Amino acid sequence: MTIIITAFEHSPDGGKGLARDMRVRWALEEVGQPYEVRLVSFRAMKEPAHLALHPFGQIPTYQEGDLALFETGSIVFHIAERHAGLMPDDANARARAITWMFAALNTVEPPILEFATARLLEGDKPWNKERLPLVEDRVRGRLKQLSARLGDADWLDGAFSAGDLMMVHVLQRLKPSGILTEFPILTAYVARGEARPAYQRAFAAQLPENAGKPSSG
Ligand SMILES: N[C@@H](CCC(=O)N[C@@H](CS)C(=O)NCC(=O)O)C(=O)O
Repeated sequence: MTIIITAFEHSPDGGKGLARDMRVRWALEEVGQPYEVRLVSFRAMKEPAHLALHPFGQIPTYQEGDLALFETGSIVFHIAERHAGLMPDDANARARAITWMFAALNTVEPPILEFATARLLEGDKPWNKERLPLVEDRVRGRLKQLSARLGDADWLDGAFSAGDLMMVHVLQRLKPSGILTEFPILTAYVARGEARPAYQRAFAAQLPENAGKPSSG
């Protein structure tokens, strides 16, 4: 069954891999599943045909036969459940990998998104000067906790899992701000994720010149 995902026709990051289709591409590369990509414009994302796939008019979406999914957490979980490579076999270890997926999306990503919004979209607001340091400190607090937990381990819980995939991608959004470099353990963790061959293939595939081409899986 052909897997079709959606991605930005013109990604605002110009191919830095920060758009969330990267998580899905990376997961599919980790498990060796080929996929096709349908590129959508900002206008098309808000039109009925796309809204039928994604109620919030966003990317990515995932289609496989008559299954249509949105939300990267759900999509990556679906991929990880059906194919070997992103979840441990042991039931408790699986539950912990899933916990890390939720932690990435529910606990670590929200302050990072708030920070990115304050930095990139609210710079001209009169209150931004006072608010930005508060938001930045909230991010630092989370990074400190995550760094303490990771310690000298390579991955969050044993072998690389969907939890690491999500966490690495969530942390990457901090790179342009420079804040990640204050946390050498996390900087090295992100670099380990980026060094994985599956990540490299996914990254190459999302570059503007390749973004709509099918992958070989
Ligand atoms: N929670 C969603 C977030 C999806 C999301 O924010 N997608 C962005 C691209 S990375 C988007 O489509 N932004 C355009 C918009 O919201 O109009 C997920 O993880 O899939």
